[in-house]
Amino acid sequence: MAIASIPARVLQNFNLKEDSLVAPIGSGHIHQTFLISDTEKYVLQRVNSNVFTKPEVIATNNRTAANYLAKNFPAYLFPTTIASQSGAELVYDDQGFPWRLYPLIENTITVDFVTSTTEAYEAAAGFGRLTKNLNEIDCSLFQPTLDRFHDLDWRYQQFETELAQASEQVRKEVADEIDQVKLYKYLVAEYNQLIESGALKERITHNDTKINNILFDKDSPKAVCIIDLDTLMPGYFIYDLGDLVRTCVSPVSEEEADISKIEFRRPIYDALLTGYLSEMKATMTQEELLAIPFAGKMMTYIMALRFLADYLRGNTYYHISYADQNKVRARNQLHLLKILSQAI
Ligand code: GN1
Ligand code: MG
Repeated sequence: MAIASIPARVLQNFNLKEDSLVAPIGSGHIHQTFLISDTEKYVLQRVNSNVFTKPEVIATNNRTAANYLAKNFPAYLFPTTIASQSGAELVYDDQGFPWRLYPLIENTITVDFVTSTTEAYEAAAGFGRLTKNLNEIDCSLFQPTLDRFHDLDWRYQQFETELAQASEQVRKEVADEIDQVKLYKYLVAEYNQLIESGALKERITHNDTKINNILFDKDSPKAVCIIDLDTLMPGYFIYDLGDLVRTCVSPVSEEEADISKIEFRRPIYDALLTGYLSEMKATMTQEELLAIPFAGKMMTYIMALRFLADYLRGNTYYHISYADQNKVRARNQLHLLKILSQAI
């Protein structure tokens, strides 16, 4: 995207030169993110406030976590925004979109595919460390930034609503995926049972632990820092471990159209569990440990439901670059779910 798309007043408010070098960065589906090379390097992001309708809640949650971590774990690197001239964390443009600025964390890279067990271990330990460091914080200090974000029961209902409202034509286009999604409805009952029984402790979780939301050292597979903290809020460990499993066990990503390339790599799965537990085990209950095999299946299912629901509603939520992309993603996730269900 050209520099013209960053409003001048946003740059001015953040004390950035209007002729700074700007390049799009990252592969997120929701926001627009730019690398700015001024005297220093920054990451400037336009928050998608159609999705995140309460951006101030994100800012408050992050500040709460940052203050707590700075006090209790001063060596822990947690990304925090740079305030604008007027001391604000968010600068609004004329269209009402909030923008925020971060320092670039140098000498780091993101990866879209896990290629080694070390990388899997490191990523999982990295996300585990965040929740572990926040283990003693009062969860009631945090508000949900997106209501019922990983509530599987609600996501299933949303899918049913979209299905009921979709045209006959659209329903036909994804008839196979609809049938498959229904086959796994038993996971919703398992989820409800798990939540209602109180087996899982409420924790501060990241809730978007896909592999490209962690920065690795550019020269070694060391996890340096967790990014994309929009959904840092109360949740359950299955959400974080589950999304790691979903995005790491297969050698191809959720975007892969050729489902024959999707695989369950057991050594990677084992490394994820070992990495996550290396940080988290001491804080986890016996009941939580028993729920581990459910995590990956649940999060893969929720993404299949969400991609399919978005296709049915006409692709209004996830950014797409070709017409069938959400259908491809849903098919991909359903295939991964099938494989996971056989393996774990
Ligand atoms: C979205 O923005 P991004 O790409 O980090 C989504 C996640 C999904 C993910 C699937 C707020 O995350 O829940 O797992 O796409 N985030 C939101 O790629 O909906
Ligand atoms: Mg995100």
